[in-house]
Amino acid sequence: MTKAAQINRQGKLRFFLAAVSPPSSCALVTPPLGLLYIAAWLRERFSLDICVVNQRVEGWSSERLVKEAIAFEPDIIGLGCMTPSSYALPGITEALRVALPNTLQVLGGPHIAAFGEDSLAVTAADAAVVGEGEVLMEQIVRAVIEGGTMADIPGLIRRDTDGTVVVNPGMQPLIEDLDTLPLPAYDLIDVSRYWRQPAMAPIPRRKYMALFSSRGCPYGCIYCHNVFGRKFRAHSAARMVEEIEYGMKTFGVEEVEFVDDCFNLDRKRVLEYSELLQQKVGAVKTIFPNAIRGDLLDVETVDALVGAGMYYTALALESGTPRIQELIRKRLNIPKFLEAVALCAERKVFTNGYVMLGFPTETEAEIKETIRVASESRLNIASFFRVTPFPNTPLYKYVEEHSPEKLAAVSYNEMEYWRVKVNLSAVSDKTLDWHLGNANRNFYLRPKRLYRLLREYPKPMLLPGYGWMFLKRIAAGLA
Ligand code: B12
Ligand code: SF4
Repeated sequence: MTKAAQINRQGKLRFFLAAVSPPSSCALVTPPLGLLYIAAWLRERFSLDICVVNQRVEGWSSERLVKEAIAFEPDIIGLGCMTPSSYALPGITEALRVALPNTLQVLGGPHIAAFGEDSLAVTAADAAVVGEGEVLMEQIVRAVIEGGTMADIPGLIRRDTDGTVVVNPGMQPLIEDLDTLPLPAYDLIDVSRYWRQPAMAPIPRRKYMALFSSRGCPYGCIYCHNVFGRKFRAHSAARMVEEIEYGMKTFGVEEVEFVDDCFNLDRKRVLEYSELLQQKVGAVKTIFPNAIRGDLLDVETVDALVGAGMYYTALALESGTPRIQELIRKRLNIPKFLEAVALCAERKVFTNGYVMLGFPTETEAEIKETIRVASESRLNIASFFRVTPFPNTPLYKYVEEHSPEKLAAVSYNEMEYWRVKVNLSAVSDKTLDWHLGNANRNFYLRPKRLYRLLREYPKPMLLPGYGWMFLKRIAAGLA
């Protein structure tokens, strides 16, 4: 008998969706937008009982997550995961298989996009979805309800009847018009629980909701997984404002944060959105912990965003040298980036620079130049990351080809990524370690920067209590 045939079709199908994220020293968390988009898409099409949980917010061990899943008596279990948490997938899926032998288990999320079929092979799950999950998950649920086969679902990674992992031929087209996606099912989580947790931006206690207003990025940075492909697709300004209004009216949200890959790729959309938001709702406090490409900002877009409520943005420099920018294919225009930082500084927008040290072939002079560019800029704070290659990125392939021995130092098991001691650069391990520490000293130990930090930090009253955590985040490269 197939699994589909065993589903009790009398009642509603029960779907347990979890963000797998066991407790770790990285306590950061944001609402699980991927799961909320999938839940919203499915419930528009099927009559389902859906439960969405986030392991990190619950503070559950993996054993507890399994118990809660079992208690829900699901027909389908969906597990979303990032690579640092993926070590937990084999244990969780095996325990679920023993307790619920006939329940379909599907994996998804950035880890699957990075590791493809290998991610399924090491677990006891039945199928895995690479990239955008809504349509494939719809086809899986349809196959379950109608007793169809998953062998016909294009691009699905699945376990065959003999247990071997196969990838179905073909590919699912991406969703062209993002406005056809229903609003993420925020009602399935208690968003206020996220307000008390440390989030991506080092600004605590915000009554916020997160938005991912566009998918796909045309840039080709070699260290990136590009979960949503190279083609940029975006929600309209009207839809973004609708989502914000919904959050404010329904949950008492007072702030928004955008975590897109490249929010400002379409300049016209940025201007339209900023104007419409002000017309319909007024300015709403807004932060961009991951969404703005610095060299695409100009006076008009910065003014528009500030008018709409922007008070914090992260800006990714990554490298301060044109040669490394070319090598990593980010191709950031460094002078324009610095101009954007200055525009933000003049308008009191608090800026956080993301910087990466240790790219392949990077010399000590280049590392120093990057630290100099960041330190002499008008950024308020900066996070200096060690370059870590993830499988199936062009960076990983580059290292595999040019210096495979360096990959021996990378372990993705129980990975606290800032502790991985990989060194892809041309300098010794000791030199890279020294510069990673020195970068923080060089950047922060400047009277003007410290003065600006204290004066311009968005929640100065919280600094005394939050200061220690802030310092810990800086030390871990997580500010
Ligand atoms: C916000 C964010 C975070 C938040 C938490 C995210 C969360 N919601 O839990 C925080 C700050 C904690 C974080 C941390 C890290 N992050 Co982060 N983060 C993001 C960011 C910017 C947005 C995530 C998001 O909301 N996306 C929008 C939703 C709609 O997309 P989605 O979650 O991928 O979901 C879609 C599909 O993946 C799929 N899907 C997702 N889950 C499921 C489940 C099932 C069952 C199915 C079928 C499908 C499916 O369908 C969804 C809808 O189409 C992404 C960038 C990006 N492009 O997504 C990086 C990203 C996820 N992060 C990444 C990385 C590398 C990290 C860190 C390791 C370090 C770092 N340098 O940032 C740490 C991990 C720390 C740790 N130990 O856990 C990588 C992931 C790489 C990987 N292989 O896992 C990404 C993709 C960035 C990149 N381009 O490389 N991150
Ligand atoms: S700009 Fe961001 S999303 Fe785009 S390729 Fe580079 S790292 Fe990836």
